[in-house]
Amino acid sequence: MIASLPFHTEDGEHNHIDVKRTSTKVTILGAGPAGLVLGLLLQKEGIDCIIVERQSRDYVESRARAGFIEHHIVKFMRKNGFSDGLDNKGVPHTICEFRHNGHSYEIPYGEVASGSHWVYPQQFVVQDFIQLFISRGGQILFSHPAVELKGLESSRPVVTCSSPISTNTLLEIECDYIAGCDGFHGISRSSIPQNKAKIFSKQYGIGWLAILAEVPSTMERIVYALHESGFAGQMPRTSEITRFYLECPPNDTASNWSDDRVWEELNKRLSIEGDENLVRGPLIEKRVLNMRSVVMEPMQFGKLFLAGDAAHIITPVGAKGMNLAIADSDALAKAIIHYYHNRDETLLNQYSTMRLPHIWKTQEFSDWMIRLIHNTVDSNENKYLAFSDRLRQARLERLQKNGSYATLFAEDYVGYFKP
Ligand code: RFL
Repeated sequence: MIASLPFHTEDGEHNHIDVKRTSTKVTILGAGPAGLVLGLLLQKEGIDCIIVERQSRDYVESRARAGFIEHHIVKFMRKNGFSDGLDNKGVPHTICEFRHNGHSYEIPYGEVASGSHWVYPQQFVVQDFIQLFISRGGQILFSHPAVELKGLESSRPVVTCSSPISTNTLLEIECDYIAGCDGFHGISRSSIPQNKAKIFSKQYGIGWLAILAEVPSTMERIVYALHESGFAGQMPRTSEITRFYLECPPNDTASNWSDDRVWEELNKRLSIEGDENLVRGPLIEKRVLNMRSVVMEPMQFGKLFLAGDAAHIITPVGAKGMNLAIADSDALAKAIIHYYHNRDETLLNQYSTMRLPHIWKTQEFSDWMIRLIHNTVDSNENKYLAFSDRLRQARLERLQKNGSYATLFAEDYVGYFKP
């Protein structure tokens, strides 16, 4: 809580703005998976940090997004004592299914890669992490958007946040390091001068209508349906909620999709012979996602280090975004802890170069997956579509045989990150 911080209040000269000041070792922007994992790891080592979050606690705790957690991330969570909720309510998955031209291809990736995914919705992960961080004495300033980062190349940078108490009050946090874990729309990335970093990006020209439905999954696994009308996916979340996806034009809008149209299209694209129609239920979210990927290099500037979606976004095709965010924060925490234990910035200076190979390998996998499950990535010429559809079939047949192709897929799918 603000009141518990050791502030000095001053009357600012401009427009009577009150500036409250405090200081810490590490200021973390964003209480998403990246910021919370970093906070928890620093807290464990007794390193002072404050998390500032633009939204309210209710808002971040109810934001439904990811659901698939990689095998190694689960091991990481267990090793660090963050996994109680996941161990109680998460569900392991070891098989996924592709559907194409009426055929079903079951891929037992868990057996092939000796690992499993866990289904545990992101909002539960965030709730668990917030609860743990606060119960151990950690400070999260909700509804405090960071509005400016100053002195990034100095020894004591400053984060300025606006305050929920009054529009005339600002909070300045002076610190040693700033962790930009504020997602794709935060201010960290844009605070890095343009000539100090490169942005690599790819637009796939594809949209997904992302749907959350209040229905149990009829299929107890991820199903990717490669249909002539476009991709459709079913991703289990909880016993009451299922996520579905429908390929659509990237500039489509959710208002074009009535509930009836959604269910009809899902039934058409997902079902194969012998399937019953999907059980219908209320659609609690419909939004169009534009399939795109972005990576910033390097992921650091001066005393600012980016982690998670602030540094890179990846299409949701391979269910990797939250996993990458947690892996970044693990590496960043190790580098910061190393600094405070040894007064040595070597690992901090290597943070980007250590993380980028994993991020690019994951982007490569996502790019491969996107080409497998969509027929429109490279061309929409009919002749090409027919040819590339046969290529998709050949890929699925290779995946189903337990050779090196299937092993490579399984290892990529379950995840690279080894904490
Ligand atoms: P987040 O989760 O966006 O959190 C960033 C936080 O920063 C706050 N913020 C600020 N705070 C202070 N000051 C400011 N100026 C701020 N600006 C922003 C925001 O309010 C927010 O709370 O980023 P983080 O921590 O890097 O985590 C990334 C993941 O959330 C993201 O990659 C995943 O959700 C992606 N994703 C999936 N990832 C998976 O690993 N597996 C999946 O199955 C999966 N499915 C998905 C997904 C993303 C989706 N959407 C909506 C894009 C499914 C969907 C539909």
